[in-house]
Amino acid sequence: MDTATSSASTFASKDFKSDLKPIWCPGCGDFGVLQAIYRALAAIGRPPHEIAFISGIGCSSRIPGYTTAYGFNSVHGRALPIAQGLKLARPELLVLAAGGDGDGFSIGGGHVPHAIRRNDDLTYIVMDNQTYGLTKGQLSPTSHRGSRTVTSAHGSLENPVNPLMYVLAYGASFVAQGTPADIPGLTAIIEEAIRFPGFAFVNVQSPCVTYGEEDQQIKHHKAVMKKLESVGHDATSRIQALDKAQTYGQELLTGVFFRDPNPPPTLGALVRERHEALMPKAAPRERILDMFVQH
Ligand SMILES: Cc1ncc(C[n+]2csc(CCOP(=O)(O)OP(=O)(O)O)c2C)c(N)n1
Ligand code: SF4
Repeated sequence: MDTATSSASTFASKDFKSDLKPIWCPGCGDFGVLQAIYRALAAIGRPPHEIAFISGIGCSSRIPGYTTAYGFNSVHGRALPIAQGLKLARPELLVLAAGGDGDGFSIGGGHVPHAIRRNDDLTYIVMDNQTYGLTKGQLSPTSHRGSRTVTSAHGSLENPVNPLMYVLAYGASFVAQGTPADIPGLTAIIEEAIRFPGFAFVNVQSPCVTYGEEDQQIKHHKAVMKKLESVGHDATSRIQALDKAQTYGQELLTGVFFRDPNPPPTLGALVRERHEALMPKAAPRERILDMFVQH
């Protein structure tokens, strides 16, 4: 975070839980993601009014409403542009963005590279359930080849997007993956992503119990998940991260794939630097309008 932090954490998970009752299907993976977010925010220790949570549209994009942070359940695929604008205008806020795999890698896929190259201090959490949950189970960009859905009755002929490779290839400085099958692990990842100074991406394999397949469910995750730290992964190497990310869709690796040991400056820091350099030459605020008015 490049923003000021409050004093030592005096917050508990319950302080981030809103009065709105989630309307997700019983057993939806997003419940676990929400728990991990509450816990991570409690550990971070900033009060809810200093946090803004922006989402797109989808089952997963309902998540800001279930927290006591400021929330904006915006437009399908547009969480990142809104989050970037907000962070630029109000750099002191802790800004989180969230949504589904459809929201982030289909309609919103074109925004991801730009958020990465601008490197604003944002945390982007994608609940990757390999389906369009809200609109009743259509093929999504991360659905595997052969997926049978209402829009691919004979099995999908398309290869899935690999979100981990996608963001690593565009230069993201913090890339991690978790699952609600391991809430303590997911909490630690989200907390670290929030603390990371710059754009941080967390892919969460969040099962859709209604339209998802059996091997995408919590029970299966528990059986197959492997922590990156247990396989000798070096998270300071982008090459190693890319190599491990290739297993997306075949293995369930969790933890931090890449954490840049020398994070580049955030957009906010560069803007402030430019601002300070140019301020001495700037026209007084009260004269700016006159400069644009034709006399
Ligand atoms: C511009 C626009 N196009 C399409 C839709 C319809 N729509 C709403 S949510 C959604 C996809 C939801 O899938 P995902 O983003 O993966 O989230 P999930 O519901 O699975 O959490 C679609 C296609 C929309 N609301 N707005
Ligand atoms: S449809 Fe799927 S993603 Fe949506 S609430 Fe139900 S289980 Fe969750």
